[in-house]
Amino acid sequence: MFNRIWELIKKHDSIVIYGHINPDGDCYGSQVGLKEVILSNFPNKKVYITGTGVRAFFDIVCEMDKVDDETIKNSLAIIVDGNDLARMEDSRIFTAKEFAKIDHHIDTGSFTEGPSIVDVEANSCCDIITGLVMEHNLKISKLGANALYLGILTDSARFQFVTNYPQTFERAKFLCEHGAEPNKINKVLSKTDEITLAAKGYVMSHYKKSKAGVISIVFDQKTLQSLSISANHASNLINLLGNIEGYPIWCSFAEYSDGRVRCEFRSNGPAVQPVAVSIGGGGHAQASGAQLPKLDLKQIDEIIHKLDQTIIDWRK
Ligand SMILES: [Mn+2]
Repeated sequence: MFNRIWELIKKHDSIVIYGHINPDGDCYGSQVGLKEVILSNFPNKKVYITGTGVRAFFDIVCEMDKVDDETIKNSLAIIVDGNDLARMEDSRIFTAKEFAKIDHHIDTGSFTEGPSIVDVEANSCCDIITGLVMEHNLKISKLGANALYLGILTDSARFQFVTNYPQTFERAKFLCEHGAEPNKINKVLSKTDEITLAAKGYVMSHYKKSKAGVISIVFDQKTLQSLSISANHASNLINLLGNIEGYPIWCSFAEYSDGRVRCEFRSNGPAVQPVAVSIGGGGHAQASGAQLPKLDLKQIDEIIHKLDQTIIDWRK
């Protein structure tokens, strides 16, 4: 499948790389990393990354590109770190010329527009891209190595969730040898502020517990405003509620200012992905997300009930 994607890259002079809604370090790192890989091997091509990226890393990695509609239409679209066109943050992707995908989420079969590389065993999309660079002796810049390292680090929660340690460490080593700067990346990742500290305090004193073992928290707009944080910021605090003994699933629901609700599901046992899929979301077996059209506490209760049932079945 790599050859089919590489042929498409060779064929197109202009390429746009897309990341998912609510971009994270792996999505952003994959976009920057793949762009750098393509440019290092084909210096005359035009390669763009679209979406908001992860602002905290703009200083030490790079900023996103501004891409006009005409360029989008005349380019190859490459999806990284996401299932399909509908999951992409820049919805103009639907107008692109041709498509390819590199991803590590559970394949729902919803991408039918072109060749794809999907490795659900990989702990990050950046891990896959690094493997391709090594396997096919592709060139990579320092910037590309740094971006790919960022994605491996963040999606593995700093090397906690790794399926193949020797392989991932080989890849991380390769990136370090090509200029990745773990110290700098770690420093940015570890940075916090008093607003986040107060939000963490709120999370730790306001979570709810279900009968079977689901820990949950709901952030409505009023709460988010009183904490001075966004729905995305709140959602990123979900792991504070993880790994509490007797509670194998933890989840959060955060209301955006336009009324939609971001849902995050995590587990250290039963798969939460089927529940995410049942409400239109997706992701990994033990880390999934979804979006609800509005904050409906009754619906949230139903979702938690489904998660409870998941735990009951898993314990059998
Ligand atoms: Mn990822």
